Amino acid sequence: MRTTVGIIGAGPAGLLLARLLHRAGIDSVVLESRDRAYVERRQRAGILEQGTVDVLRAAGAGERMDREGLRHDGIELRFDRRRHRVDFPALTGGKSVMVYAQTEVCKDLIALQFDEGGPLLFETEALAVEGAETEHPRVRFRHGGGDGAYGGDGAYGRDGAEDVLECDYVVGCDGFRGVARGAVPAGLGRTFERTYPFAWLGVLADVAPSHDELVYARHDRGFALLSMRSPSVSRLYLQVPAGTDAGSWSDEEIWAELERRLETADDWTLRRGPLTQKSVTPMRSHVHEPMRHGRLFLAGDAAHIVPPTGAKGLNLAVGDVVTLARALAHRTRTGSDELLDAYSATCLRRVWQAERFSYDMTALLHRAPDATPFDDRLQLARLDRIAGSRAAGTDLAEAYTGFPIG
Ligand code: RFL
Ligand code: PHB
Repeated sequence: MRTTVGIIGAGPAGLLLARLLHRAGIDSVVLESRDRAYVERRQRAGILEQGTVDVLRAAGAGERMDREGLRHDGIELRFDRRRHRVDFPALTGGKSVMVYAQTEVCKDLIALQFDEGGPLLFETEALAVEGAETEHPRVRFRHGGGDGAYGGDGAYGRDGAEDVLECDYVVGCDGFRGVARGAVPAGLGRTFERTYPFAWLGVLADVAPSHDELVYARHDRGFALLSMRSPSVSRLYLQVPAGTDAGSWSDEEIWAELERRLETADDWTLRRGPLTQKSVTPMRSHVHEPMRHGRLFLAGDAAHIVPPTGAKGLNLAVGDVVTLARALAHRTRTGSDELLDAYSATCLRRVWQAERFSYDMTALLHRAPDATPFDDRLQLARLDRIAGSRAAGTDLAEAYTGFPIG
């Protein structure tokens, strides 16, 4: 098998990259280790920055998002039983965000890829990237089992057999636990990392959201977040100790804890409903530099992870692949490597802004196990400052609605 761009991973990064390259007339093959249903159901991010919304629209992938997505003009910060709304358009000159789940973004991009794009091979695991330093890097992979929902002409797939995809470029969009990052020799890359002593217990509930915007709550018992997936489905999170088993929390315990942490001095109440999913997400900050080795490029979670407090993970992945697609198109049109050579540095500037913001939001709202009363007072003072100062509110609103791509 041969292609111009071999893409490992069909998460948001790999799927959008394939779409953008297709629109630029550049062929690609996407290899995805899991099956289609798994990718389409994996519950993750929920917030699209304005820039991400614009990119999806321009890529012809915005139709359902514009119909079903919910535009949000602010978030609520809750602390000391008080409520403070951060008004995005007022503070940023008109910007907002969109609530449209990652599962839906992936479904839309997969459907487009099958209708119009190149091969997308599910249940096909990349085993290694070879020859990244050469003109012709390769991906060694194993064909999947099952009936595999294959794109292109359907001519791929001998179950269990190993094969090689010959490429001009390889892009690792294979997430934090993928294989692509491992192809960068240890001495050439550098990793910056932080783990946190807490995690998020996330649930999906079949009940209308209890507020029309997201609520980020700081409480002495820990952080809580009220989010949503649709007008009838709520997404809720609780800070829990790292390593917590989701099964150790009963539904009743989860609702009671959410009520405590989200409680206000006014008559706001939390609506309860049946929980349909429960899982624990670890919290981590991680950046791999550079995001390139020879003709291998890393994009999205394969290169960087942020704690979810800033809602930045998916949006960073989108920024990376937009930058990379532009650079590959420039190379195809002009023969110049200039933008490809700038890829890593261009992305890393934005990545570190998101790392900084995600870290600050995490520190602002979570209770560390060793937090002292002094730390508690500082958190409340920071929140008071955001509530009381237009400059501080603007700083948060600008970062939350997104930094420019490129
Ligand atoms: P993804 O979405 O992880 O996709 C990577 C894809 O690569 C496949 N893969 C391979 N395919 C072939 N061969 C191999 N050897 C492969 N190894 C892996 C995987 O099956 C997968 O389909 O990365 P991408 O595209 O970079 O997208 C990034 C976003 O998914 C991510 O930043 C966010 O979802 C992060 N994140 C969250 N962000 C938020 O803003 N809000 C959230 O609530 C939120 N929840 C989450 C999250 C990430 C999680 N992870 C990574 C464990 C919850 C979880 C559980
Ligand atoms: C979500 O809806 O899953 C979500 C929203 C905002 C975040 C993190 C997750 O900061």
